[in-house]
Amino acid sequence: GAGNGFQTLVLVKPDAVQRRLVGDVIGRFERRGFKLVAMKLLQADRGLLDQHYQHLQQKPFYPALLAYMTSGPLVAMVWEGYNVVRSTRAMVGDTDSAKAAAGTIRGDLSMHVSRNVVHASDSVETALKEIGFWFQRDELVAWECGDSQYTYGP
Ligand code: IDP
Repeated sequence: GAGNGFQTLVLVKPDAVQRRLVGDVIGRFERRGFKLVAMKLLQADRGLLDQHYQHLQQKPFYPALLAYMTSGPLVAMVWEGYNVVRSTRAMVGDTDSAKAAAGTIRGDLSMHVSRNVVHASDSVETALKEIGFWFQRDELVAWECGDSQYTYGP
């Protein structure tokens, strides 16, 4: 359907893994209708995070961000679907959990900017780059989701 092929990177961050929120986060993207095309649990290392958070390396909170993101395993996923980058950002909510609207992942599951549960790519170009940082090409699975005539329409 229209919009097929658009993909985004979502990370379920270490705080959410520790707090057993992985299923809650995945369930929200599943129920929205998006298709899971890659997923793995891993311990991120500094090299990977330096790439992923290149735009933040000069920020005063960057050392704390690195410590947080390496404090335990995280879940990396690629989700696909219509308008998935923008819709996923809306589902995630404001970067600062204290400002995130109720109903969003951050607004429902977290209260502070430094432990905000998830990452989602902020543009189509960023998504392409970030998927490349976290996944090998052959880790993405192309498959037909049987309900697409109900989630996309004709
Ligand atoms: P985003 O995750 O909503 O795209 P970015 O500005 O790219 O927001 O920041 C990346 C991550 O860095 C945030 O999700 C959060 O974990 C952390 N972060 C951002 N701003 C702050 C801050 O002021 N204090 C502590 N951590 C922050």
